[in-house]
Amino acid sequence: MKFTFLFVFLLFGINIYATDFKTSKPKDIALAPIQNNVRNVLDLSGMWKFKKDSANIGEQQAYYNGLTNCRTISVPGSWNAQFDDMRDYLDWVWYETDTYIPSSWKDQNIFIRVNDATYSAKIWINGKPVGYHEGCHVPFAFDIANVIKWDQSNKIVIKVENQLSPSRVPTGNVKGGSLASNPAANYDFFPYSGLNRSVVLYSLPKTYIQDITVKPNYEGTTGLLDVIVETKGKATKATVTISGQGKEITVPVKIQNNKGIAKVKIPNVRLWCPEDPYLYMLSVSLGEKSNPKDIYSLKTGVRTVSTNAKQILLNGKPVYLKGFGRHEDFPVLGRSSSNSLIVKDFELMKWTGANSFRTAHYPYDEENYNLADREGFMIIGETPGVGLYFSGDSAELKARQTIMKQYIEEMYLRDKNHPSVIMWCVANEPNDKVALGQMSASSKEDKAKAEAEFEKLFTQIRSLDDTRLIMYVGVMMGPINWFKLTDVIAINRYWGWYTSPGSIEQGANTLSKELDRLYRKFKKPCMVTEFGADTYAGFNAVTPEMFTEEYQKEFIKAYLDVADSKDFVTGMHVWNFADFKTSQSMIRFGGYNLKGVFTRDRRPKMAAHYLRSVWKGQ
Ligand code: BDP
Repeated sequence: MKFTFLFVFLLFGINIYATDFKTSKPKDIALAPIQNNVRNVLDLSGMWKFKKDSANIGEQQAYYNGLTNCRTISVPGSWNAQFDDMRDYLDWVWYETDTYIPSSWKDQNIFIRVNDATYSAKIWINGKPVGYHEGCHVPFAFDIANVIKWDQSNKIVIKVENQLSPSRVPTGNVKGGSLASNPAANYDFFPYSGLNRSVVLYSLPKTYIQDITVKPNYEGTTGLLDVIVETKGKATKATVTISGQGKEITVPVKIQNNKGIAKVKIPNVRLWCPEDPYLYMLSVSLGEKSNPKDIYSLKTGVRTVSTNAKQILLNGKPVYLKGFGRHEDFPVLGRSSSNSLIVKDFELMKWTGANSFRTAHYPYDEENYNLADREGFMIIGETPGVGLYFSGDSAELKARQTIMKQYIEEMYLRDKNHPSVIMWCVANEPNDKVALGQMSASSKEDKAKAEAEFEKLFTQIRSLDDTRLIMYVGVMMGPINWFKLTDVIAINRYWGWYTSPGSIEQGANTLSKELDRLYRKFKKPCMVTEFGADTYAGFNAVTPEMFTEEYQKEFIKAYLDVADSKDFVTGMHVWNFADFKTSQSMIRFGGYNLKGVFTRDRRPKMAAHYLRSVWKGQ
């Protein structure tokens, strides 16, 4: 009897929990909030209240009604970087801010958008549960109109934690690897936690444009754009306007079942490319153009991406990717956003002559993509799928697959209209072994199962996007056959660093032979997405020696020379643009990966000058 009661109670309790905290709908992040005549944005960046909850008692003690005995934190910001006493803390914390909402927003749809809460977040507004989201470096949004108070301040409380787990992506606390690190992340960058990006409130009209997808193409000199418009509420028509080159083209769209497509033709189209990153302004208005229910504008470019057997082609012409794998990482900021840092990094990349970068190992702050569109950088957009393995405990694998599918959808929805994004990278160094550093191979059956699971992610992204190349990045000694899934063979290689240490010549030889083997087998363009050597700035030697600036320069030179000797190599990305923070481990001096060609505070090492001489001829 007692047990039945307990069972019913638990069931009921779980039910309430599940329905009170909605999970976010990826479609709600498709269009970044903007300010115009009919839409509003209120940025909540600033000083928030903050409280640690190591015993996880906050919900029981109703912290969501308001935090007491708390400290102050900057949002955006990573708590591990702001508070020295919380550097390695990854458990529960609470954030709080208060804001008025303008009365002109009454009778509108009102949403909250959190641009990154690493790793999980639960939101309350005015003490009422709003929503729950899992996953890092991707935004999520919730409709909050029914919990808003007018003419008084609204209390926004967010609970966040970043516990490392084999059921999460990126993975953590995975048993079986040979290299221990603290915190126990199974990836080589620091698990910076919290509200790393801005939190905004925004209003949308009652009937609104929920999504716009631009699929660019051209034939001869005519640009051909498919513009897919998706709406919420009752609407039967919309207008798509493209402006650029002093001209305006307007195409009416019939909306049926909340969806419509405009086929736009642009005569004498000016194509987007790194040398001339021309952007058109695309504007969609819903309803009558003279009195629109909603308006959304974005900048986009017209370009195509494809491959032949040896090269990546942009607008049908071969393009060579010169650049870096980067990280969002800086002293004090941790992994949080700073527009100054984004501008600085772009300036330095331009200074080296780079034309591209990979968002290793997660989608970056959106301003990176806006700037890349304008500056003509080509981006390989990567999911947070790092440390991903497709074997071991099946419940954990299932959980990782679920979050990976969500990431792919969220990344695609957020970034799909950027001409700068030319490739999607499904995962960095996925493996069929349980953990990085674990050398024992899994059984044949396990390997086949792992491949089948990995393939599902490829199928998903291909079904979403047929306008970009799809790839993943292969690990040293990882499964070779998986390359049959990709458009471009991308490999991370450290021969001459992690193997044959101190011998650049041997390393370059191994690379050369391996590239030849890969090309013979797959006949696809190849690129090296990571290669580099840890380098302590100011550490020098007459004869290059590991960790000196000379060794890094010679290592990079040797790899670039190998690439130059092969016409099927389509790009070289140095690892890394700048030194970055990692967990502590035996191979990470001071808790840093020192493979940057710039220091963590952005001073050039010898290798940066060398790259500038090769890539820019200066
Ligand atoms: C690669 C990883 C990257 C690491 C790099 C390294 O993709 O995240 O930082 O190795 O060891 O395998 O420096």
